[in-house]
Amino acid sequence: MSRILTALQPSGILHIGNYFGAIAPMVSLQDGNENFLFAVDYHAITVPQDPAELRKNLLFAAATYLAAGIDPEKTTLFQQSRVSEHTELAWILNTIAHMGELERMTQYKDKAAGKGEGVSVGLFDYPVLMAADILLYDTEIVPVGEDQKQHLELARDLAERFNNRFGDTFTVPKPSIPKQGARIMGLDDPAKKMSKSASSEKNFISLMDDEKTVLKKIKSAVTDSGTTIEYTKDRPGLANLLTIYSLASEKSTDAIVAEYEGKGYGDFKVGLAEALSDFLSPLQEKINAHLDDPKELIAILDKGAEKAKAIASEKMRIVRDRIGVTL
Ligand code: AQP
Repeated sequence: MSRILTALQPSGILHIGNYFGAIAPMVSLQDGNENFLFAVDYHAITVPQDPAELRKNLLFAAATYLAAGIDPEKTTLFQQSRVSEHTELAWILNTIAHMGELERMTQYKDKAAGKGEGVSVGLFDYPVLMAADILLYDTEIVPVGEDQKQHLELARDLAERFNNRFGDTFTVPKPSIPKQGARIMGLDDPAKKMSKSASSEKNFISLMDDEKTVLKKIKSAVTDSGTTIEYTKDRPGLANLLTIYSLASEKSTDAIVAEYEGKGYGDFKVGLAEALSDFLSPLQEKINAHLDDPKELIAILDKGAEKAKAIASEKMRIVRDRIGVTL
């Protein structure tokens, strides 16, 4: 049995990259392990959030995890801000994290680009809070998409640095990155990952997109001037669409390529859009059913926060003692 933990920002409606990169792997690891899954609302506010939207997105996140197959009896499901030990540990880790290592973080560089001096300190410090999220629970395995690998390396470095300085305190976590779906690329730009905060809605397929929207977005997805359907790294737009097709339909890319032999992009895109809608509509039904009962969602999150708090507060007692602030 291992301790597994992952978290997602409630910064908007989740997209298929979040689903295939983090949620589905978490669901597949759920049985036989000790699991934690939470909505990182204090990470989300590192870029401006509308409070009413944030509240809605938190409930949406919980509904999505449950709809995807997270069982609150097997996974502690909660909201980060309800366990204040996350921010407390982040402060302590801040004192051993180095400016240089945070400045090297590509997510920070991407998100800060163009913001000049107006970029928030929170955005800069994001990876330290993420390290606290993970280390607080002695996490062994963190299912994440490829983009979070660098942040996870920082969490490992901070755990080792703390342990070396103050004695063995934290488990050093390992990432679990799926073989397929670890980096779903933007539909409008296959050189960049699919992202909730992308400037164009054509970048992503949201988990709540209806059939018409899915077809429209897939039809406008960037491909290339080729005419055949084949999986090759030289055709990144098509390779990305084939990966999405494979994940949504649970068919191998080889089988899909064989299915479209002699056919062109038109047929392929219609088939992909259908496969995506077939995958999304039952999920959407389940999400909506959970959203119809917000009291139940809140009760699940309350119970999860209580369980998480019990573990986190015990860990912080040890941490405070180790650093010498307990009298
Ligand atoms: N394109 C992606 N492909 C595969 N996995 C992805 N993840 C994100 N994008 C992709 C994984 O989803 C989990 C949650 O991500 P997050 O919400 O914490 O933030 P993020 O990584 O910054 O994701 P977004 O969608 O791009 O959000 P915004 O735009 O709000 O920053 C992580 O495990 C991540 O790897």
